[in-house]
Amino acid sequence: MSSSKKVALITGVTGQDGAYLAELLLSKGYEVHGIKRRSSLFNTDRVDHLYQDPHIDNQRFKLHYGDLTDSTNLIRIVQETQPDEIYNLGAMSHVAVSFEQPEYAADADGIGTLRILEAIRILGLAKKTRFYQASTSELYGLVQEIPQKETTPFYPRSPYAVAKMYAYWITVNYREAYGMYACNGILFNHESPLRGETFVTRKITRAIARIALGLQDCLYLGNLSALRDWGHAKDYVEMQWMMLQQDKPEDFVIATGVQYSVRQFVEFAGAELGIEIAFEGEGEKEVGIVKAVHGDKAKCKVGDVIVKVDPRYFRPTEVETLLGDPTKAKEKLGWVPKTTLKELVAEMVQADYTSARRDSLVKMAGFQAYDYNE
Ligand code: NDP
Ligand code: GDR
Repeated sequence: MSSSKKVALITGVTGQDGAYLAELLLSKGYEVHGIKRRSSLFNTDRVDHLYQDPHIDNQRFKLHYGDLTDSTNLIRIVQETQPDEIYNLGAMSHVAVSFEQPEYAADADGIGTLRILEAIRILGLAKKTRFYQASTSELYGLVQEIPQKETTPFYPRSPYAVAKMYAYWITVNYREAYGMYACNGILFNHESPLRGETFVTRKITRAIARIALGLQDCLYLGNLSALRDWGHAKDYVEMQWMMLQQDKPEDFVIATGVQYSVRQFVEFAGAELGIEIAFEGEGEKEVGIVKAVHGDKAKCKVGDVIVKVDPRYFRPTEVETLLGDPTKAKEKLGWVPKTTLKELVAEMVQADYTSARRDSLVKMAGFQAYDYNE
């Protein structure tokens, strides 16, 4: 690989943000190294379009096996790649799952961050390598101030958020102790068609598309009243890069400054396919009913109950409301959120509708696995 280009190392390159960030850095001429986990199945779907044959000259995108829970391999990869910039996006990133795997979340999300910072330090790269930590609005948890900004006190509400709080402070500490260029992006929720299917936005857009095509009857959700400040992941990774291009390292909140409920997100997603959904009832008995169907995209009928509450999706401690104040990022990074929530919903629903249509056509054509053997 060439040595004249800027070199970036991304942990979590196979995730939503990692894929968009790798694409962005490659478009800027970077040599990009990504850490992927060993898996029994291929897990590189989101970055397959960036794959470059390792046998060609000037390969600018390379994946390395690794894991944030293994410092030996992190040290080796940092030593081999000598990165100018490291983006630590890797994490067990699902808040609800972190209640099931609290120790793993602490190890990967908390101590994993320390492992990379230590790799930079012990390899003598503290003055060369800039470090970005994927911090999160979940740090605010039980909110102490509305809207939340860089100075708002933290009150984490999940093992995930507590682990991320350690990662936040160890990043600040290495900046202060060793003069490292290390900073935290405190990013509020950001979504896209690449979002994992079990986060609420993608779960909704995928289900609404499948309900519209008759592939699924009902969508089961948890807390419909949760309020979030949702932006587009593509816009947010640009800010991750911007944070490492400043004269001095600082922490920034990235958010849209607008908040909606999960319930409203469902309504917008339905509207995108012509399904008017009204919510009735309260608490665990609340349901979403089809009130009208416009156009010809949706097969469901007026009166169909297509959303129900399943308490299994309630969290032991919930983050009810998040709303960011991105004033600092606007002033210092020139941050302007480019995508509105309705545009984001439209993009996600249309992408999921396209893949649901493929499933629907396969089903209508009577395809079954054993056809292969005939
Ligand atoms: P994803 O869940 O889509 O991606 C997480 C990535 O981390 C995946 O590549 C995953 O690998 C990898 N990973 C998980 N565990 C490990 C581990 N032990 N070692 C190495 N890699 C690991 O998350 P997003 O892209 O949405 O988020 C990126 C980062 O930003 C995360 O740290 C998240 O916590 C944080 N964040 C996200 C926000 C959002 O709204 N999206 C908001 C604020 C912060 P695999 O593909 O194999 O699972
Ligand atoms: P969050 O995202 O916890 O904010 O973390 P998620 O989409 O999982 O939940 C958002 C809100 O929706 C409520 N909710 C449901 N959530 C899920 N996943 N599934 C459901 O069925 C459901 N029903 C209601 C949740 O209770 C919650 O209030 C995301 C992750 O990307 C983190 O890594 C990141 O740090 C934060 O965003 C900012």
